[in-house]
Amino acid sequence: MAEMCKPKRIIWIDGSREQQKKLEEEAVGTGEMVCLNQEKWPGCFYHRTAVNDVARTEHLTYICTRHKGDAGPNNNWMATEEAYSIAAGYFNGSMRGRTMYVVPFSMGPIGSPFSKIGVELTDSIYVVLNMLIVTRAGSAVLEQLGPDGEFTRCLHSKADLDENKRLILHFPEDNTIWSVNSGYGGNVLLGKKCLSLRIASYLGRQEGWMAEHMLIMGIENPEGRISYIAAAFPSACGKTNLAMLVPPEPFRQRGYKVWTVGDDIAWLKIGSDGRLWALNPENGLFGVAPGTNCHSNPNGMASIRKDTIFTNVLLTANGDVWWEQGEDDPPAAGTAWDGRPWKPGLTDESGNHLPGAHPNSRFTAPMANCPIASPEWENPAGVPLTAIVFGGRCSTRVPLVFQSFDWKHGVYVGATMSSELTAAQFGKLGKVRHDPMAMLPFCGYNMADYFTHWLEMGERLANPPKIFHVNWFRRDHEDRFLWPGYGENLRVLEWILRRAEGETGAVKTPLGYIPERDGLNLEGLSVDDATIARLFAIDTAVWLKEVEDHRQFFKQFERRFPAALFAECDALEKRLRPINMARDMKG
Ligand code: OXD
Ligand code: MN
Repeated sequence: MAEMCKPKRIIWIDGSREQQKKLEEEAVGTGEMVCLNQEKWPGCFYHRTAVNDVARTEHLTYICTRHKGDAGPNNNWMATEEAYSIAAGYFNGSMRGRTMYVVPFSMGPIGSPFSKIGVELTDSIYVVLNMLIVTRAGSAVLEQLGPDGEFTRCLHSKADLDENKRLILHFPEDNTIWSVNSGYGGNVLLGKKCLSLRIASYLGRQEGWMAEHMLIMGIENPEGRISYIAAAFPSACGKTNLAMLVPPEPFRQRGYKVWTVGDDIAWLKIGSDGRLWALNPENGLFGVAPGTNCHSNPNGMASIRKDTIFTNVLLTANGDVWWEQGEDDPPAAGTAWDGRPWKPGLTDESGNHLPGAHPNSRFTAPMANCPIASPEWENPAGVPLTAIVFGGRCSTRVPLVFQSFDWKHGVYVGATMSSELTAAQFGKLGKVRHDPMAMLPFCGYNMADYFTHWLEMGERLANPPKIFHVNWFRRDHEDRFLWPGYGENLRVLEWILRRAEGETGAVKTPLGYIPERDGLNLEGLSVDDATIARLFAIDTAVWLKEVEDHRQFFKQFERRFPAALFAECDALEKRLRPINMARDMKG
């Protein structure tokens, strides 16, 4: 690799605080990072990416396999040899005059049977400093690897950040990742999305486990019993906030507590007890800054108070940072995410508000900073799951919560998830897209095979978690959210746990089981009956159209697609029809 990239020198990352400090100083010296006001932000730094490089670029992200069918219609595909050859052209000499850093890292606690090792070669100090937070990196990993251990080969170069030559390439058959011409976290911190989701999902299928885009949280009830939930939501739908939720006052007083295990990725394995066990492979948080404040996520705010890297937020002259819907009023002036001078009220030529922080600006913080990090978060065996929750961002149609009838139906519910696009993806904000299990951008192989793998995992689980679907984002006719969200979401999670543990009844609807009247604990919350009715309303005509849309979505996977999920479409249609007919007859 060094021969191809031609760096001036090579530095091995040992994981020591001394080396990290030296790199921070160097990055500040070259202007790549800014040292923030150390009184307010101890150990914190600021970085700005290129303006054309602020979110994951799914259209430039490829799964490279020998056969196109193995990547599936859910992925961009390039033939392995062609991909290596095009990218080699971009890597050729790309590190001339630069340092190549060698970052050995472990996803999962070093030595855990769950864990996977990678080595990332990069010419970016920013990448190194982020990898030191979001992974366990350094010499201890090399020792664990030994002379002939298996690891994921990761190569990254900023090259010249040319978006026309930007490629994020995954070679699952070679356990290799190549990323070139980007400096944005999701494209370049190769342990995260690239290894822990795309490559790991492929390895998981071969090895009989699953890599999922899920948070993991523990909920402790007043008797002191902690039950664990894993929840999949598309990017920027509040996974970090949910994972760190603060119980509403009446729940807190009764002794409910939340424990964060992970906020973005879960590796799921079947335990010898027949349960599904979940491990967070990451060591840190890479969260969206705008919208993070002491109301939406006080534990998140506490997590970023020290030793954090801020990317693309607003920077002030006195070394402070700020973002929209953050904690404080905007500063009188500052430098915006795109490097331009900024002041409150600034608009473009068409009168549109110009934000100071990019909507996808981020913080990178050690998980250990989180005040409610679960004592189990580094348990090498993971935590046992009671429930799996799927969720999307849907203004209409989808009820606040429903439970699937069984594992197979739950897989159908996950496979038919859709969500409105957010700033974390490149694309039109608000456009609805199918995002099965929130894995559309992250599944490293044909999703038809992925669904089959989910179904097979269910067959192997003697004691599977129950599967639910939630939607915090339903709106009324005036476009206002019907559900208050944030900490109040615990009311829904508490029902989910009671339901999963067989402690409460439910009402059967065509979509699944919903809470009985008074089933949700709404103590101390002013949500009237009409709002609750609207939160759970199921419009049969809309859902009948939706089933047809599910079928069309499934059809693109052709012959590889599991028949069991088409059968779920038919079953849902059948459950919807009698109501529809009765209503038509009444009307
Ligand atoms: C993320 C994402 O960064 O999903 O977690 O985009
Ligand atoms: Mn994510």
